[in-house]
Amino acid sequence: MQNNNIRNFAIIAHIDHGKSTLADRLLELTGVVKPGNHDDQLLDRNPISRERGITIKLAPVRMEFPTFNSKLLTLNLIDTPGHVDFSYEVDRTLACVEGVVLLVDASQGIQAQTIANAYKAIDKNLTIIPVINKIDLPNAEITKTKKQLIDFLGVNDADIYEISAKTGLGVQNLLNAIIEKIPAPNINSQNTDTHLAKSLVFDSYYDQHQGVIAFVRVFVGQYKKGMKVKLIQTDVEFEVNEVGIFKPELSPTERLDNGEIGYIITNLKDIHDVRVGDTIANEKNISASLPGYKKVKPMVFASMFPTDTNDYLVFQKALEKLYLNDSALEYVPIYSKALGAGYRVGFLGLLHADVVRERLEREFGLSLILTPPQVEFIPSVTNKDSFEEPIVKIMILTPESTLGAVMQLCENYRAKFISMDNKNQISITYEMPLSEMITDFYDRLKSISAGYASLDWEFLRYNTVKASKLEVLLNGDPVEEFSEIVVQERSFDRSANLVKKFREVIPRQQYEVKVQARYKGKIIASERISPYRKNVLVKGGKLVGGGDYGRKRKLLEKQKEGKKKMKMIGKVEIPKEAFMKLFRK
Ligand SMILES: Nc1nc2c(ncn2[C@@H]2O[C@H](COP(=O)(O)OP(=O)(O)OP(=O)(O)O)[C@@H](O)[C@H]2O)c(=O)[nH]1
Ligand SMILES: [Mg+2]
Repeated sequence: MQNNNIRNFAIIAHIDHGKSTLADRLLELTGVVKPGNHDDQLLDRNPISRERGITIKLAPVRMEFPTFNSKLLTLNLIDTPGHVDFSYEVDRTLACVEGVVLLVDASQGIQAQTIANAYKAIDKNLTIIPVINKIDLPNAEITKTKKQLIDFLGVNDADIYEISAKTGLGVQNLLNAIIEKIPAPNINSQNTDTHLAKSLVFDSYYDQHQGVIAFVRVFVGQYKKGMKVKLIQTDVEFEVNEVGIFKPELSPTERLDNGEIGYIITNLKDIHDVRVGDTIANEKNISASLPGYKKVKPMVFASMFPTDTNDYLVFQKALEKLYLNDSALEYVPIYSKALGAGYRVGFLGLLHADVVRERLEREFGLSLILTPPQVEFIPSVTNKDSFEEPIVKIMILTPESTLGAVMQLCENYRAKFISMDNKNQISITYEMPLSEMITDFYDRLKSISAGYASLDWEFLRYNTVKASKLEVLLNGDPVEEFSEIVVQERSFDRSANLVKKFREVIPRQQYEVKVQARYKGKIIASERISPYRKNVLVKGGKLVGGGDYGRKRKLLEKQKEGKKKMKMIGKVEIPKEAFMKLFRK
């Protein structure tokens, strides 16, 4: 049996291909909002999302839609973020729906996340409706994009919809297809037993008044206020405080039934108890977790310090607050002699790091200093010069004309070739150390391909690599803020680069400053910052010693002596501005 009145679907695509704009049109067509009466991409409600025009959080919404035979249909749409940092969210979203709309921008064609996200849908056996968007653009290449989709998905010409999410052209037709082609949730007598309950958490957030609110898809039974349930993975019990649906704002309902998408107010105080991918079940169901759960782990790390050390407590509070709402964030306190107290923070990727920084600065009025992002090197247990470093699998779509340059670029970033697929676009896969990918790799990729190449990545495994700690010494003293684990292959480049940067930003002192890089106990790069030369031969504006050569030499020698002493005892003060410059790329 099927609950014929429900369609659950997600919109997936590469970043910027128009998902949130299509959601706007669908919400208008189904009467949830009035045209011209709302912001563009209305599901992107976070201010940073709005300003940057990117979705950083998935958004579910329910549309009720009267069909021709006056039956009321319920459409549950989930708009997903296109950026690769949030790919686990997309993965879990796809576990909650029966079908997807796969959008492709007609001026861009298939790009990396088109493929990555489509594979996720294919893996889950979802119905895929391929759609070419932005057909209104003068540089739309509809025929070419259609051919790409036919080759990639093995579909027919007639299966592909052409729309403009901006003007609304073709969207009604697409809506009809969503209703016709996407199957209703499968509901059988077993999973409608009202004594049972099982649902998948695909998102959650913390509300100051109501505690953690879980976004769920119900797979078995039903949920009601007062039910006692449990989160299987985190082993946390709670009583359901409210259930409801997304309109898109939370709207309470009596029940949440099998096949439905909605929310459960848990009253729990810690978002880390309600993880994406976990299963909420009642007692009879707690043995069987829904598949696909994975605890998301931060992949890149940066140290953060308030520019004004007096802001430390504000900073701490701010991080705590964000942590309450971001289950992917991790942080531990650290201390720097120069920058004071701060935190080492873990993020999903570079966009996540950037968004967190911006939220901290904007929502809490902070100014922050951030070290360049690093990856986690795990010391090997057997060999002190070995570490385990994270390796990612990258997939690049590139036009043929820049293939050679792209492959050369990958080789330069310690990547190993895995495979190439050459249909009507070229996709290449490599394994690459994450530490390389988070440098300027992406910028370089974009620039050598004139913006056309696109990149997707996922964590693969840890590899053992020869690596060691690289330290920067100023007159012999290590500057802890710049100590990092560096693989042997990169130690010379990195050292030369670092000492050069130091030489550029550290102001001259009264004495000579030696900048050195130490790796495995050896100095492998060094620069000197010469002192400002005080003219000891001038005193009170008058030349001392006149023409007396012997006296002149004595004075200069004395100065040299003094400098030598200072150099040895001299501690180098690094001004904060210098740190900020050093941390910038
Ligand atoms: N000309 C034209 N522009 C469109 C169309 N659809 C979307 N856009 C524009 O494309 C840009 C990206 O649209 P979004 O809807 O934010 O794209 P998205 O896929 O949700 O982006 P992410 O969520 O960040 O991955 C916006 O500037 C839209 O106005 C279309 O059909 N025609
Ligand atoms: Mg969007």
